[in-house]
Amino acid sequence: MSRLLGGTLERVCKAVLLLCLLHFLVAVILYFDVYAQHLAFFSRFSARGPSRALHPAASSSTNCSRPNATAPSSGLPEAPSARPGPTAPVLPPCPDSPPGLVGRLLIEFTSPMPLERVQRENPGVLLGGRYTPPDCTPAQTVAVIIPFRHREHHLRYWLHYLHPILRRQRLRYGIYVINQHGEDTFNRAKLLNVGFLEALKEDSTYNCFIFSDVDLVPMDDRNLYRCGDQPRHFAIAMDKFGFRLPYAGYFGGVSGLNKSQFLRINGFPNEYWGWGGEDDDIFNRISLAGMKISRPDIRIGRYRMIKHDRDKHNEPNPQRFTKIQNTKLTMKRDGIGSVRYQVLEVSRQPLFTNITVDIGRPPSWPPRG
Ligand code: UDH
Ligand code: MN
Repeated sequence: MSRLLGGTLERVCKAVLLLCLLHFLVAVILYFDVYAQHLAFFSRFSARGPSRALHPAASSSTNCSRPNATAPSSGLPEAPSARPGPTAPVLPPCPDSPPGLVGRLLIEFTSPMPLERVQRENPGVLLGGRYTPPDCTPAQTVAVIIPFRHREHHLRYWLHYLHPILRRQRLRYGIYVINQHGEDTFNRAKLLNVGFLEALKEDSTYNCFIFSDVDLVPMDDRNLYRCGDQPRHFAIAMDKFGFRLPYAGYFGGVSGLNKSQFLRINGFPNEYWGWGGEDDDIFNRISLAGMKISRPDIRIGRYRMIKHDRDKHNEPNPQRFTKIQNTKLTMKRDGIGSVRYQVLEVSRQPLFTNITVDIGRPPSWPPRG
């Protein structure tokens, strides 16, 4: 009897011991499960930031985690690229030679060019004529500055041709039309100075400035609208000059300087009223500052100019021949450091920023010869 009792007691004890062991084992498993979840929770914050925790797929994968499955099933390695975090993804630098350039282009100015069409065909261009490539990070931010008055018809062609070209060139850019208010004598170089200052006021990251006449369209998109270590002349082979430079020191039409090059020559002259001479003065400034002009290949720097008559109030400046003899004397006092003007209106259009400006009038009126 006592042996029977002893045997039963022994079995009960063994069962209790087994139960205790089982309980201990379950406790250990649960402990590690919670610990692993904690680990996953914290590692999520440190690896991906809070936005990942809010992602429904992320939280569900955490909920069903098990000690041996937590780390791999949460997909730590692929998550950063698969899901956008709070900061924009880092894009690779834009290539030096952009892929997808066309080369020679067919440029004509016969078919009508409504602004609505240009707008429709350039959906990636933001208000004010701003564009940033979606797939790479450009080294420069380019402000394209256009001196302007009463040339709406030309501007429509310019925008139609240039936006797709600049986009293919993978540029981050903005277009600034500097519109001279009133009917006093036109002053191209002063408007360009205004464009430099006003573009920088809008975006201090501009570090390349391309100055372009409104009626000049490049015939080859390999003519890259960028700045280099020397001032650049782009429009070197215009149709109206038989696709040649009219003279060795020609710097007109389309040119580009980075910020420090522009400041080094005290910007452009403000005192050339009427047509001519200001581009030669700029050429002199560049030479006097010890810089050289860089130019594209003659087969690439080809341009078409929209045919036009001479504008009213932009008659040839008779003072230009004597003025360009004196650049050395005048460039220190006349330039970006002394430009006076008043902005009347800044209007951000879908394809460009229009800045209407009062730049005054020549000191003697009408200008004396
Ligand atoms: N510009 C205007 N409005 C004007 C004058 C000039 O917008 O009233 C701007 C425009 O960007 C133009 C640039 O200044 O492209 C240069 O002026 P321009 O085109 O008159 O200069 P270009 O050397 O003309 O082309 C010379 C006169 C051509 C007369 C030929 C007659 N057969
Ligand atoms: Mn012209």
